[in-house]
Amino acid sequence: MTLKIYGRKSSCNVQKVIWLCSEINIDCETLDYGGKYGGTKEQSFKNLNPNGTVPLIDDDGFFLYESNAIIKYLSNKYNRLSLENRKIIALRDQWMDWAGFTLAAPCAIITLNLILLPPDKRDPNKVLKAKDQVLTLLKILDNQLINNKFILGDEFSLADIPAGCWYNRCLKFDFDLSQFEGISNWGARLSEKKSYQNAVLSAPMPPD
Ligand SMILES: N[C@@H](CCC(=O)N[C@@H](CS)C(=O)NCC(=O)O)C(=O)O
Repeated sequence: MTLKIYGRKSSCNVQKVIWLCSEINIDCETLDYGGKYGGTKEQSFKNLNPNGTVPLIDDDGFFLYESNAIIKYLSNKYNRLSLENRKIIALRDQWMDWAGFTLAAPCAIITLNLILLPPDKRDPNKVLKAKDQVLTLLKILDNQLINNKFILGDEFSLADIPAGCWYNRCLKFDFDLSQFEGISNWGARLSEKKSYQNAVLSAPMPPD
């Protein structure tokens, strides 16, 4: 049965799920929810995800929210991009959480204050502060990537997915990332992937 992904394609968290599905050829359909499409505050949606956020998946009646949990579930279910070594799995989770929470937090502040808030509510100082935080964080990612093709080493893994989505968002903010050689080379490798092109590079920006 076709996997249903509830969520607008402009959301980085939704992009993670679409990217993974495309990467490992899971048959899926996206339903526009959240942002300008609404629907997430309806009781019928909240019964499935009380947080009222996207993404949410419906896998033949099994409902799951939290994007990192979703992509781990799908990877396990189809036994693709799976890892065996406990410590490598822990490092994968570390990078997924780092990107999904630590890096995502200042990126979300920038999105809010550049795009989503009404112009009179936007705070340019918050944008400047968040941009500084993002650059400090990207240095950490760059150190990891300077000698690695992908975040965990030579092979693409789930660890690359959350960071790849937020990295693309940073590019859309017109960050000058040329100082980050490791990240730039990694970004070029991701860009060769059809799955990344389909789910991330060609995705609209919020609020679309
Ligand atoms: N930690 C959650 C965050 C979910 C989240 O905050 N999603 C945002 C979009 S990125 C959302 O639903 N915002 C409200 C909306 O789009 O209406 C995850 O990774 O899935």
